[in-house]
Amino acid sequence: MINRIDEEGKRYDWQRRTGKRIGQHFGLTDNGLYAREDFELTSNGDLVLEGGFPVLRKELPIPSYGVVYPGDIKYKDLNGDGLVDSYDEGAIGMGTVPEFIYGITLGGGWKGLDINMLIQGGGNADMYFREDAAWEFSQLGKVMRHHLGRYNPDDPSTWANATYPRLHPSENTNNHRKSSYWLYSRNYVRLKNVEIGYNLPKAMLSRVKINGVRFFANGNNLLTWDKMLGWDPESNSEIGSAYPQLRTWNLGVKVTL
Ligand SMILES: [Ca+2]
Repeated sequence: MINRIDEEGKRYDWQRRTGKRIGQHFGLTDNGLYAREDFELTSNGDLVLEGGFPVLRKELPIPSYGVVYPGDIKYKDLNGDGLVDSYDEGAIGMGTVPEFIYGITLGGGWKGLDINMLIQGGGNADMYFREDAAWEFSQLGKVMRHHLGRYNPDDPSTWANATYPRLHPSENTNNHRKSSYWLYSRNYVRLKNVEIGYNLPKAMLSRVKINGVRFFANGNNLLTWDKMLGWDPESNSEIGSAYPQLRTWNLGVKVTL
């Protein structure tokens, strides 16, 4: 936790670093996605347009990052001044650094067989993903599996349950900015290492004057359970640019003369 840090001109407690975690995320707090009901509608249920743009209902705060449409990210107005701007950026989620990391080693044997494994995990942390790691049509122009949950203005069946904002062919100044919407839990459990071995019985080896023969197979990073959009929970990259942990398999024979 940060006990004291030089920070002047912070008007609200949610903006201050003092008293918050090291690595604490700061940004806007999302309030889900805009629904059509957040906008002025005609008696037919169509969006009322002014100058070609939809009109937010008067009781909603006005975001200051460009025109919004149904399916865009809605933010909370923390200070209640009717605008969403930098004063509403505060502590969101947890920090990047896991508050706990653990490892469990398990082992066992039966006759000539043995098995050992290391399970590793971490938690109480959030990763912020942006650009190529999370956003649609970002720098390299690709889309990812999680974009399938998009809000589609042409498909009413997506309106209530969309898990991703309305797609935009380039950067969207309202949606593509740091907010709680882009925080992903960094809690994970990983089967880090497993080794299975088999030692040939001594009785079989005594005739050929060899002390031991061991066959083994081991693997690293075999399974991971996480919510990291496919990015490595052990990596710190916000844009998915880190070299991932390799999944490796090894086979071997060890002969002791
Ligand atoms: Ca505000």
